[in-house]
Amino acid sequence: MMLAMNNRVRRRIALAAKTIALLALAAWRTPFHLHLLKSVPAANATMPSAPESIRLWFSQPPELAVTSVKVTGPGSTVVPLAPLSGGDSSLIVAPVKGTMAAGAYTVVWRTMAKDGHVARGTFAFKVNAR
Ligand SMILES: [Cu+2]
Repeated sequence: MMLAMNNRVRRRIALAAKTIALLALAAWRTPFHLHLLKSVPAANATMPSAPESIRLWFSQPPELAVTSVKVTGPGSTVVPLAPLSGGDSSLIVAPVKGTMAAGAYTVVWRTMAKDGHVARGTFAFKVNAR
């Protein structure tokens, strides 16, 4: 009787320990997935003039073929971009085609790491009138 109780308690403790270990592993692994390290324009930056490109540096090489970058500006206008380059390094460059008026812009990016994990993010920046 006493032995059966002990076994049940022991099983419960083992299950709790396993759960904690899995949660700890998940929390520990997260920073190692692909993420955006920095960008130019930087998040929340105010640019003195329109940038010639949007440059994104990732924590590991992204898959260029499945990377997308979308920039929207004042009045939700979509900023035309030339084809993305990069991929072999950890940098993705999205050249800006045409002009960008003064105002607030939003960058939405999506990519995939070599390990197949999808990463996405968004940030804003401003362009000052010259
Ligand atoms: Cu990953």
